[in-house]
Amino acid sequence: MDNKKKTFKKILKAIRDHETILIHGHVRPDGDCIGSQIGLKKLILANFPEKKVKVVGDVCEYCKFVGVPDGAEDEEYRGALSIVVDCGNAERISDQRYKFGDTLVKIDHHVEDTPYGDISYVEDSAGSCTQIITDFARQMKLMMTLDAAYPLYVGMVTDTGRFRFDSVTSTTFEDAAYLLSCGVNIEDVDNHLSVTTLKTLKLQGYVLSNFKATDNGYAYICMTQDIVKEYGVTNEEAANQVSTLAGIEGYPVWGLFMEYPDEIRIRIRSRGPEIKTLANKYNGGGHEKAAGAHLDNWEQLPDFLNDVDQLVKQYKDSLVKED
Ligand SMILES: [Mn+2]
Repeated sequence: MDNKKKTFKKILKAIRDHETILIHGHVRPDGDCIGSQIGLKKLILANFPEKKVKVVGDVCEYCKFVGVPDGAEDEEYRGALSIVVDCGNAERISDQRYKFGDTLVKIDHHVEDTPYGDISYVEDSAGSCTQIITDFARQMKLMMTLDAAYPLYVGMVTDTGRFRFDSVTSTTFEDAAYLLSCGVNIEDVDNHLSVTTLKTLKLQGYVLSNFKATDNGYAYICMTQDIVKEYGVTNEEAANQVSTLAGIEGYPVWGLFMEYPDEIRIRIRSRGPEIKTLANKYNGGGHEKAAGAHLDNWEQLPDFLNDVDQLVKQYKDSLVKED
């Protein structure tokens, strides 16, 4: 039996052995995080209806349609199983009571920074955490219901940029096909994800008219709190505007600087060079082509711009050499 199957069996046993299961994700959850949490909860309940399963952590505003956390009382952790999904490092787990359980399981697809958990399954080549959970359900021959398949599919769609990132493989499509066979309606999912508010659309117009770029081709927008207020959007809606700068010819790396009272959070994206190392240098991390980092204040911006600009230059120089 391969390692994956062995670990899946251990996870299934841990689920069987506990009456109460609490499912955590990461802070500022995205579609894959909440999709993994809600999907796993529904999957467990479909197969073990007598268990008490609760989703713990923050609300994901733009994916509220897949569900919101239940929350849990401290005493519910006694003798319970905690499962953390879609979270590479322990400090980012929401909330930190995950430690109160009797056993801890980690299921994730981020490059492993800090290992945690009594049982851990990490597959950093998977395009989404929900893909791993789908694989788990299939390999362990669990019953998949529509209410489990739907959030799992939403996680796949959002974390692969609608099946466009290079993390997408034939296996991704096989797992997606399996979820569709359970009755997921693609059009319904797309209606929820693609319809945007007028406020967000106007902010997008601002981003397109006001973004800046470094000499070698890093496109970026500084999202100050003045702009967030002016357009009447949430911080999350503003930060999601990073995708507006994707796909500009000659700008293989792009990003958004999100101003908060005590820090500036950077979202960095790439379709060329690996950017995780740069993110690590600025107190961040993530994936090779999508990462996050931090600045203490705007005074640090020039240093970051200089570093990212050099990275883009090296990347473009390496392309010339290949020709
Ligand atoms: Mn994810």
